[in-house]
Parts: sequence; C-alpha cells; structure tokens
Amino acid sequence: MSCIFCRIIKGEIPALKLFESEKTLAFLDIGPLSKGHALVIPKYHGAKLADIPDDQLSEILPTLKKLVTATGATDYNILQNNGTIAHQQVHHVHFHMIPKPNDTEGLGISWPAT
Ligand code: DGP
Repeated sequence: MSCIFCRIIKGEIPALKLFESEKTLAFLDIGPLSKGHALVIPKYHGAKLADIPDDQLSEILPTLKKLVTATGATDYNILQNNGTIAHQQVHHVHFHMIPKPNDTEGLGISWPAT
C-alpha cells in the first residue's frame, strides 16, 4: 500500500493522533504552518472530496470543530485541496485545521504581516 495516510491509519507510519473513530482520524501535520496545525481524514481512501461516500464524511466537520475547541484557537483556517493544480500533495482526502495566532510568540516561525 503506497498511500501515506492509509499507512498512518494502519499504524504503519507514526503520527501524533488526536482523535480516532471508526470512520475518521485526526492527527498533527508533519510540517505545521502554525502550532496545532492538524489534519482530519476519512479512513475511507479516496483522492478527492467527490470520491468519498457521504456517510464516510459525517464526522469530519464535528471533528474539525473539536480540534478548534481543543486548541482554543479563535482565528483559524479550514482548508481542503483537491488535485495537483490545487496544491494537493497527498492524494487521500484531508482537511487542514490551521490555527492563526495573532502573535508569533512561541511559534518559532515568522508570520507575514497581513
Ligand atoms: P496538501 O498540500 O493539502 O495535500 O497537504 C498535505 C499535508 O500532509 C501537508 O501539510 C504535510 C502533511 N503530511 C504529508 N506527509 C505526512 C506524514 O507522513 N505525516 C503527517 N503527520 N503529515 C504528513
């Protein structure tokens, strides 16, 4: 099996898991854009959103909401890329939850002024 996220689901590749159920897994992104950057995935393998049956998506939004609450983020982006042109790098559907802190303290990265 070559899908990285399917291998994380199976425990073949380590990941810092935050939430897991029969249909859904949440874990920290390996290259976080901010502290707490997490991914939520359906366990059902499909490359793009339209490939996933509705019933396999039912816990995705509630799980994203749980992560927002758990991190205490007040400002955050929820992102989901589909296809190479749309900058999708891992071809197993995933939703990013990226906290957007209003300062750079403790993050170890620089934020562009917006
Ligand atoms: P995207 O560009 O939307 O396909 O984002 C893919 C994300 O997946 C990217 O932010 C880095 C993350 N990622 C890739 N490989 C791994 C991995 O092996 N473990 C974890 N935790 N995250 C990964």
